[in-house]
Amino acid sequence: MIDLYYWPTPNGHKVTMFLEETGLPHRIVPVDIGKGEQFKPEFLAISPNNRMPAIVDHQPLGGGTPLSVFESGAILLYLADKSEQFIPADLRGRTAVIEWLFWQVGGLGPMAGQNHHFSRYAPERIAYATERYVKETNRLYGVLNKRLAGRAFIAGEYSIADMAAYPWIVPYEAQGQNLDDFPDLKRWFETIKARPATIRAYDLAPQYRTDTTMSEAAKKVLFGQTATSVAKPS
Ligand SMILES: N[C@@H](CCC(=O)N[C@@H](CS)C(=O)NCC(=O)O)C(=O)O
Repeated sequence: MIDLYYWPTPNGHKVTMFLEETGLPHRIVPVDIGKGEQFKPEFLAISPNNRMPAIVDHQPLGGGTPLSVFESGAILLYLADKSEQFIPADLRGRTAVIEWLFWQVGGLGPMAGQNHHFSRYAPERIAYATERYVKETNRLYGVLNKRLAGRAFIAGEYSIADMAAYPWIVPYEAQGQNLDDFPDLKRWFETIKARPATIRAYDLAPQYRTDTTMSEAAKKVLFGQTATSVAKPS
């Protein structure tokens, strides 16, 4: 049994997409990040960066005590290796998946995240910052579109690289992007969107979060963090 510490955001959806694809037995533990639940000492013990998703695997391969994993890329890799699904076994295939997984967690995710911040949440409009991240998101969409030319998926068969990238394309309109400018990316996006496991993963969201707008209280929790936030128990 795997505990998934989850909230319905792009990084959370990556892991529910994987779990819905594989049917690995799991239990969802909601972490309401707008209420500050990511600062609870018991959550910080498994996710020291106060971010979800995180998992605890109560039956790791080889036995032993429960194993916790934080960072969505590390979680996807761990689960893919454990289940031997959605990552190829051969060196070249596996390396390509890992390359694109790292590209997502180090590039597309953070840049699109800053795009969301300055386009939607910042208390004032800062043209330079907004433009910087809209353009960088646009460049990354271009990189992905080029990669997908002549390929059904990012690296061979449908893999954890696709599951990592897809949720960050879902809010493309809010990111100031037009999928018609990226035909191969659009085709890939529509294919993944139609997968039954993707539909089930996204259908989970409203069970946990009914209000998708961000309250002023949530903004205070999410956007004022300093080292002090993780130093003291909440
Ligand atoms: N690099 C991390 C990023 C995770 C992340 O940013 N999670 C956000 C929600 S999408 C979160 O938990 N935010 C809580 C906070 O900002 O305190 C990963 O890929 O898992």
